[in-house]
Amino acid sequence: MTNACHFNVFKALNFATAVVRRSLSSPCNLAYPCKCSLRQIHMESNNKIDSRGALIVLEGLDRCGKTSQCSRLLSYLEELGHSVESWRFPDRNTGVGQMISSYLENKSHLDDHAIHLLFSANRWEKRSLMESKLKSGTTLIIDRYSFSGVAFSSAKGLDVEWCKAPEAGLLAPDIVIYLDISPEKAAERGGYGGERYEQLEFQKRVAQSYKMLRDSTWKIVDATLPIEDVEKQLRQIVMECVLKCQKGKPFVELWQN
Ligand code: NYM
Ligand code: MG
Repeated sequence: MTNACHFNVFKALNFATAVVRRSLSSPCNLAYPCKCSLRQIHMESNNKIDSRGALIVLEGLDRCGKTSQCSRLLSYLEELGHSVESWRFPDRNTGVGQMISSYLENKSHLDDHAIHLLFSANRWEKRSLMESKLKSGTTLIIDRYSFSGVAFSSAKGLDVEWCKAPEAGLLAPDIVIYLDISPEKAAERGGYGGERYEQLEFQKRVAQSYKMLRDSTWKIVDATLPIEDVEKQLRQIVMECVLKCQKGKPFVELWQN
């Protein structure tokens, strides 16, 4: 790693550690869990909530088909004339993203807590762009988000609340779509790329973590169906969400007291 890269790691970790510390020391900390974990951001003007793009997140195990479905959704919405972009986390193009990529490729080694905070910092560095895109009416289809962060790190044994803390304050998705597949079936699909985490036993633990994270707002789609059937279901879920946001829907923040 270069000196500049070390400096970036230092800055990112410093930032992320401060976020965790602030979050865990707030009055609504672990000892006194809050009932409500999402905070609504008021952006109404003259009692009218502005039209905006939708924040759509696809989650699931490795090889569940998220990436193909994201690009199909992108084409579909574009063909309908919507303003839409497809993003993914980790975003490997930023400085922090390159550190994450090198870790995933087993080219570098980091403490489990440290890499967790880097994944989170990678989302924070895109937060303001995300908000401005949505406000300008662009829908974002996102391949993995904070739920991956918590599911994968807690599958290593990190405390779930500790994992959630640095994510608090990021924008909450308007919909989370979970592409459901058993770890065994996903492994049968082959082509685990050999990155860190792409092993059956670990994916079984990730699947358990996802189960614990889900709530009734998530849409669970059977990812073992033919690709076109999955696509059809996703189109319906996504269109409903896009229209709701077009009509005006307040922003909400993740895991906020
Ligand atoms: N991953 C992804 C995490 O461990 N934490 C996170 O916050 C995110 C966004 O990175 N196995 C893991 C899940 C994946 C790996 O993602 C790379 P992808 O979508 O396979 O490129
Ligand atoms: Mg993968």
